[in-house]
Amino acid sequence: MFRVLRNPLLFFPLFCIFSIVTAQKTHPLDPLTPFELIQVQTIVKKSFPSSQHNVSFHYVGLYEPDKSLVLSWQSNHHQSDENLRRRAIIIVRIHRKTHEIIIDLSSNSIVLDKVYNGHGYPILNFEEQSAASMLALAYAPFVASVEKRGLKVEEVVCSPYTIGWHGGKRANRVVRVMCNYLDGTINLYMRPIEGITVTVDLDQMKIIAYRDRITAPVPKAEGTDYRESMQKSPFDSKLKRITVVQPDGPSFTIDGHAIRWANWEFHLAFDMRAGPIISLASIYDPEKDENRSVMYRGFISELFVPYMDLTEEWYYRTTFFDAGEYGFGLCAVPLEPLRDCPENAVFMDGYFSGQDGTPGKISNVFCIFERYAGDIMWRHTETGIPGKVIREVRPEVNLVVRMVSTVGNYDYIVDWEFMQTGTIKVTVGMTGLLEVRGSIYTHKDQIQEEVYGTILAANTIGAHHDHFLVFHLDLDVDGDANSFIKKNLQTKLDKRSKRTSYWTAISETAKTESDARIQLGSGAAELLFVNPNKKTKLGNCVGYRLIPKSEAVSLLMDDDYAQIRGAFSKYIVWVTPYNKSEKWAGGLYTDQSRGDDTLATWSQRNREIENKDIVLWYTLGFHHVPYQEDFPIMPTLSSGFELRPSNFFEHNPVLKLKPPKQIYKIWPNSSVPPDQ
Ligand SMILES: *[C@@H]1O[C@H](CO)[C@@H](O)[C@H](O)[C@H]1NC(C)=O
Ligand SMILES: *[C@@H]1O[C@H](CO)[C@@H](O)[C@H](O)[C@H]1NC(C)=O
Ligand SMILES: *[C@@H]1O[C@H](CO)[C@@H](O)[C@H](O)[C@H]1NC(C)=O
Ligand SMILES: *[C@@H]1O[C@H](CO)[C@@H](O)[C@H](O)[C@H]1NC(C)=O
Ligand SMILES: [Cu+2]
Repeated sequence: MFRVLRNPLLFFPLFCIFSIVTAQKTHPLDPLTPFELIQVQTIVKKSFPSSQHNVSFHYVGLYEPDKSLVLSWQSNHHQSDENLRRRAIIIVRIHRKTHEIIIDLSSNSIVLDKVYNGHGYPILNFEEQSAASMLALAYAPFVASVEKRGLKVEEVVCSPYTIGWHGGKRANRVVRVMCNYLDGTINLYMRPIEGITVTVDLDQMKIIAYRDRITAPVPKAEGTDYRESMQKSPFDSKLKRITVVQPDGPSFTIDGHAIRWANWEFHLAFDMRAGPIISLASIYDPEKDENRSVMYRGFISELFVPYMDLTEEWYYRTTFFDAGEYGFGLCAVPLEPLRDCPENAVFMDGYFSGQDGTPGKISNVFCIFERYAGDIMWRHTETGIPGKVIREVRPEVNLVVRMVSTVGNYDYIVDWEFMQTGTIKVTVGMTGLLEVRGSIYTHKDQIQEEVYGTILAANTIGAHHDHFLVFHLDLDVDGDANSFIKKNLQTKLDKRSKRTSYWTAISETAKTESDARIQLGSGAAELLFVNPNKKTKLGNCVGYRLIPKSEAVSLLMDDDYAQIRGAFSKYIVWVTPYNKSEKWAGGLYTDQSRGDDTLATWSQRNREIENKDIVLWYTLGFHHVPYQEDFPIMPTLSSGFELRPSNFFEHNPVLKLKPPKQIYKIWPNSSVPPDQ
């Protein structure tokens, strides 16, 4: 969804560029630097001079080197390789056409310029979203509609909404602009101006259709503001001060984009479409004295947010794709020290390209910190031995990488958390503002018809909707040849026992893609990635398993156009053979897509996936029925998944870990020296 235009893009002074160049020690998966983004802009502008071409940038990112090259770079002690060229992939609109351009940065040349003629359009850039919104505000019929409602134009804020696809013929690149009202609040999303739809052609940047039918009053401003200063009778939580202290500094190191902490090593990059990308995550195994690979690449591939509201002004909003339409990375916001991240966090910036290719910076786009929340990694108290009590406890300290993306009204908090036990835990928290519809109703008892949601305040309906985040998880468990195993837990009967029933685990190895599409429903199963070529000393295949914390899948019909586009939401798990170009589960061109380039269509090829380099896709789903507590701002609702070693190690990998010295008592005052 729309977000308000970011601060003016940052321009890089020359000295800054030089320092970047000289300091650079590139990892093949490093994101493009500001210098490289300028290089991209210069090369594109040279090929398409502005005197003859209107070029509009929609995506610029690293064109990843082939996986085999990256892996051999890694195993050859980071020797530079002639074939490992820095390349960028750029998606631009030029004269109403979408171009995919690949630039070789070392030779300053365009190596591919392909016009894309298929369905769908690229990510919307901020500048055109803002321009489309401004058009509405200056449009006389719109102003008349606002005045007819007794509202003030200067208090109106508009946002563009992608239109999706509902079976119609091919449309130009258009958005529908819908508006909200301030006047006494900053919580514009709680004051929708219903009934007005302004259709804007983005390539021509002009209004091509206008419609107004008053359907409902604008909800009141009262009670919608969430700022502390605006609360009528704020109360104190009575909590005393709290902080995190690491007197010796953090235990991780960041070298460019490579992060090392405890037994983990991984690479962290920012991408304007995906947000954080974790690559080459490996864990040190002290028993083997080896860094063992776990995941080649992990990122959020798409977010599908269908609304269950079929009213005229709303039905097309069933099709938000927050990564492919709005850029999940592009919508990331700077994290605020001490509020968004704890005191011991360090920050990293991210870069993107604006409409004309000029680099922009998102300061503090990631924070990285060690989380100690007083939790227990493992423990036991042995009281069964006469005459003694044995207690062993290891506190849990994890490493977190965080990003927040504010896609219009919603805020998504993404945490990648690395645990010393070998588990990678991903948590997504949703907070921010619900998308509400204005309504004639002021009390539940008045409602006799389907309103597609919950009444949250007078004239305010919070519509039912889902959030489906699909993660691309290219696990390489101890090497890239892996198999996917589903261990079904099945009930068995046994008449010989007085117990009569038990359950057992029946393993099925997925041979082809169709075997690996999983809906759990009421069934129970273990979902494992194993390396069939590597076994523990006891003969079990080394593996990692997915522990999904949500099993929600889409409840829409398969032939609903929105569902065709977001078909990945039908299963919690998909497995595909690794293919460098299969990255975006909703298709590379998601705006107005028709579902012909999605995870579901790739998977239909039903390729072999046994003992191959394969990719796990996990759909993290939330069915969201709004409740009054979600108004006027929603407390964070979280879910996620874990990737947990499963016969990967010979035994508990933190058995021999000494209890950390660094957790010590500072209460009641922080002058107390560390406990030894
Ligand atoms: C570029 O766009 C502007 C505004 O839409 C237009 O006035 C101009 O003629 C265009 N230039 C070219 C070369 O098409
Ligand atoms: C494992 O990785 C660490 C961190 O990069 C490195 O210092 C160490 O030498 C590696 N160990 C082995 C056995 O490769
Ligand atoms: C990789 O994926 C693309 C898109 O699905 C497909 O066109 C191509 O044939 C695939 N390549 C291989 C080697 O399967
Ligand atoms: C902590 O120190 C402050 C200032 O030295 C003192 O006023 C306060 O009482 C102390 N708190 C506790 C809990 O001892
Ligand atoms: Cu929601």
